[in-house]
Amino acid sequence: MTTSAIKWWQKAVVYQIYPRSFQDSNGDGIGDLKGIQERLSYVSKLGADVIWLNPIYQSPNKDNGYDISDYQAINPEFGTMQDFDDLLAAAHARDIKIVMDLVVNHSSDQHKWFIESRSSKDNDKRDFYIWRNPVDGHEPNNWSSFFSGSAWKFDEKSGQYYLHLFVEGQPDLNWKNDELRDQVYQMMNWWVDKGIDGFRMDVISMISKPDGLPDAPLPAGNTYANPVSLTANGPHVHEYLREMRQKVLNNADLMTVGETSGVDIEHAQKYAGIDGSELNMVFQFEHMGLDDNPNPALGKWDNQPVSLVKLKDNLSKWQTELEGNSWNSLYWDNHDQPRIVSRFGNDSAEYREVSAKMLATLLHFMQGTPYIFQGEELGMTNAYNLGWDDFDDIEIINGRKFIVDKEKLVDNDTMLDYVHYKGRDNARTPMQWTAGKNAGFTDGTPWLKLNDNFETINVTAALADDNSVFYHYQKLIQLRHDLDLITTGHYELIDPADDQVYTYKRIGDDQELLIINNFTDQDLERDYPVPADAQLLISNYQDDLGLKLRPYEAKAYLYNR
Ligand code: TEU
Ligand code: CA
Repeated sequence: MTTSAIKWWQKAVVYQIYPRSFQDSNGDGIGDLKGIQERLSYVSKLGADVIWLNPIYQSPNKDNGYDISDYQAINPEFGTMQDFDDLLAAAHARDIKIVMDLVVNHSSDQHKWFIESRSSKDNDKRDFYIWRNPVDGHEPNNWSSFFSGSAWKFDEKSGQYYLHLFVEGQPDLNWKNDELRDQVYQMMNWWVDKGIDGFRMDVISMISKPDGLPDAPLPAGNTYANPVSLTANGPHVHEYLREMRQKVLNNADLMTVGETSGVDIEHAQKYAGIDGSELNMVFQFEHMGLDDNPNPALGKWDNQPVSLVKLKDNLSKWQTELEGNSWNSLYWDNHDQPRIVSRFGNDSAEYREVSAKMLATLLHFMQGTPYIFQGEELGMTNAYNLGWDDFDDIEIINGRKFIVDKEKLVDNDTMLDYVHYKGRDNARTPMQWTAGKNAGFTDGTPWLKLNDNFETINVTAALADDNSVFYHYQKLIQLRHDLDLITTGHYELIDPADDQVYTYKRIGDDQELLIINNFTDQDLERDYPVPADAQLLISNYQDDLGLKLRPYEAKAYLYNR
């Protein structure tokens, strides 16, 4: 890849904001748009180019804003449309772009389309959703919802079931319907006309369902089957995205990222092809599934550490296979994942900061567009102080009902361990700004309990410490902006079978980078050839002992070829 061909979003770093948990401005315990605007200087200081906002639209909050009842209205909890316009203008004044979440695999069951669709079988919006007759008095197929139980909900009034791949309040839209697609594009263009800078597209890989909605393979002993192998990358998905590109995305210089659960390399190359026919990049999930439970009925619920060799193998596959034909996004954390330092790092007092920096270094020298989830840049950890009465996330609540109460697959305490390791609320606890009341997030009662470590881990402390995780992220962002090789270089993994150190190169015409990451709490030694005049660009220790690596040591060298 040549420097002159670099697009702005290929050199950008994205900061993801979960509005509900970022900054409350009016004391109701819920983060809001004015709160985000107050904190823009913090995002500027970090150096991020783009903010991705999780959904801020009108919603009954069955799945925290991912169930949208009006795509063109702001959830009053977050403020008004004027607040949004002000935020967008304030961000642009700082040269920060704003990417919106687009949730059109499903709507809320309170959306006017669904209210009409449900009203009768011959309503003209009936076909905006996926309705089927019962089969032998049962659900039309064996699909499970991604949030437990059947993916079908029976509607007494019309005697039919509707499909909801997520919760009941999130009926799936029927993308086969031309008028539905047209309405979605109109809505998107309305946001583009407002001047937003792009879209993050929620489960966009699932918008085209397989013809005939066949059963999914049912693991022995399970009641319902995870349908992802059938619902992801369906028969018309690329056709729909090409149409969307023509009708919306080409109307401005946007950044687009598809959240593509179930994506493989072959489909990613189409979704994110550099020919520009669909999207700019995708979020793939494979590296987030390496520590899934071996029992499919338990899915993500487990507490086992990831294998470094598998992680290397997987990330390297994505680096290699997408190079030159499509574009990666790079992430560890988001609002659906636990905190990375607690998952792949070490969140003990001794190693939290150094391992958080190691993970950052590992990711931020790869090819792709990096995403940082709020608090990741502080090394925020999982929230072990939250108990069953504190959780808000529907995935956790339904998961416990199904796995513990109904199917009795594990007991309550084991499930709690799993939730403390993998649950989504780990990411959703309020942002930790200060050591003071409610970490400076709110004057009121926070909607979700704070992580009780905010007195030590917070923005004020991070900004006052030259060696903080924050400044390490700031430097990584700066390096990406300054050094095109991080964007363009060819990726090469060193020692794939080394299960302690993750080392790779980024190779350019004249220069190369060597990135070394000790994944263990051990002192180790390696013998990579490093030229004597190699320049140390960044490290998470104060001094450099060359290839004698201390616990979680991470560093990057730059040298001429
Ligand atoms: O997530 C889609 C998705 O694939 C989830 O099943 C994800 O894997 C899971 O949350 C991980 O535990 C998106 C949103 O990011 C998520 O917040 C929403 O709940 C979901 O879609 C439905 O809109
Ligand atoms: Ca508020």
